[in-house]
Amino acid sequence: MPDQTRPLGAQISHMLKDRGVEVIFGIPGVHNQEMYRGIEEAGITHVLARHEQGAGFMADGYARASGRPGVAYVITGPGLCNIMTPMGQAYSDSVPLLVLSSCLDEVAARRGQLHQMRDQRAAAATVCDWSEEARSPEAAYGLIDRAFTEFDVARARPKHIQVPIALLEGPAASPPPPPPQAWPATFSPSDLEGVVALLEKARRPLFVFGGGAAHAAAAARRVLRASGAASMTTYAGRGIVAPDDPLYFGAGMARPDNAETVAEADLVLAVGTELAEVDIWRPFLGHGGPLVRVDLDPEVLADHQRASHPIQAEAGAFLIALAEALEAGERPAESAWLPVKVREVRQRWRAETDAERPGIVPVCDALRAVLPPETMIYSDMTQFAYVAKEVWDMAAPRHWHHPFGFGTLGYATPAAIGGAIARPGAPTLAIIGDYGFHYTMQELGVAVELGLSLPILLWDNGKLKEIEDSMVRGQIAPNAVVARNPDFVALAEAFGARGCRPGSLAEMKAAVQKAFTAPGPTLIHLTPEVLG
Ligand SMILES: Cc1ncc(C[n+]2csc(CCOP(=O)(O)OP(=O)(O)O)c2C)c(N)n1
Ligand SMILES: [Mg+2]
Repeated sequence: MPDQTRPLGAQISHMLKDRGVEVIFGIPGVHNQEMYRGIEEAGITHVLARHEQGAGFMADGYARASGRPGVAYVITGPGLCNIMTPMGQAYSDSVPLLVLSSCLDEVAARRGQLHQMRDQRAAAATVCDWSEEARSPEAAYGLIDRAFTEFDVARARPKHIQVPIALLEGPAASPPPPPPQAWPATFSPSDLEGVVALLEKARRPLFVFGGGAAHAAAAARRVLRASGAASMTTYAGRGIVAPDDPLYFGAGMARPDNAETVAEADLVLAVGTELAEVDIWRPFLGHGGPLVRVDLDPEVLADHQRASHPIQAEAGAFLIALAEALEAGERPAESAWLPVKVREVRQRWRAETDAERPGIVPVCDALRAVLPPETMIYSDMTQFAYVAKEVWDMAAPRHWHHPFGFGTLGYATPAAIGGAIARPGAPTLAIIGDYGFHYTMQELGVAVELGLSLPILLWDNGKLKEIEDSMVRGQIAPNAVVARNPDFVALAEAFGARGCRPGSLAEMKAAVQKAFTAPGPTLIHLTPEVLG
């Protein structure tokens, strides 16, 4: 980039473009408008959300679909507060999200300024990896490069950088060139030899793959073949293992008796998974023998699951090396896992899931049959997704995104918009409940504006059904669980989108197929009556 003095706000946009940023999601205001000065000049596309929460989820969906950081621009105070929920979501789900905001030049001695809050930097720090204020152009550039380097070498987590308004407006020299590529921590040869030796001895080895291994499906499958190990995946790890692998137990980690199956293994290897509450829905995994954990994050390696063999490494690099080592070694002894037993367990777990929330599995099966395999799915906090996460096999990983950790309603619509922007022309689908849709429905306007061929499957059971079911289980007389819904089809049409209400599964399939080629989003209003 030739040296050129510009206002710092403009320099930041140029710097981001230079670091590979193509799209920024955000909302401008008088405080951060200097960040917008350079956007078009730098050749960055800006997507104007209808609420900063939408901008944050779009950036998240973009990051999950593209594997590149999602970037958002917001204003001081309310803009930052509004994007804190997506930041919390990105934190819990390890998504690389970079939020840049303006901030007041001075807070302590002057009250009553526009967009003032007491300590916005500290507020944002509660939902991200770090939140820092740049007090010079050099500091802003340094923080941006630190964020990108950390996205490459550590567990991806959101970062927030704020820049005082006067600094954004003031002249700044050009940013430095990008720093050299940095690489994550890696394992030692003895770590690898140790795991190979454990696998050679084990009769019933079991791999648990999480989202952190999702980019390494090919290596994971080689490891399974060469070791004769059985496997499970977390919801985020679906697709790492081929669905028809005879020793794949599926994504049933939350099944009540899953721990008993884990206990049958004489060696468990958890790769790229936090084994968090939202992964296993119990405090302890339940392993009886050694537990190998491979993760980038030392916090995971030292957690209460008490790994006997903690290995700090990037999952993909480790799996490739392990596959090579196993393939070069002796063929493993016959595995003691029985395919027939594995199939039986999987079928039982599927039947349990169906019985818990009846009427959804058949809709999932019909929908799955009609989706191109490369479809990127974004789901919300609805019963439809809770069932699908367990019974819907994925042929490839990283194609189903859900607000797992933070569990935020309203995620799916804007995240799917971000995902569709990341993969122009490729199929993307949103699945959302009738109540959750209300949180971010205004982002439909963005999908219309951009002409995104996005089917939004709205699962309308007429209530906050998951909460009603939970109250009934807790012997609470259900209350506050029914909200008056609008005419969803008319609402979609008011936004300039399409809407339809299929009366059968066949009509639903046709509607989804049509939506993939429509010149804008289609809201597919689905009620349980679709089953006839
Ligand atoms: C921001 C936020 N507020 C509240 C909740 C709690 N919550 C979880 S599911 C749910 C009801 C969702 O209803 P709907 O979208 O219709 O899905 P359903 O359970 O009926 O399938 C609520 C209120 C939440 N997850 N996120
Ligand atoms: Mg509902």
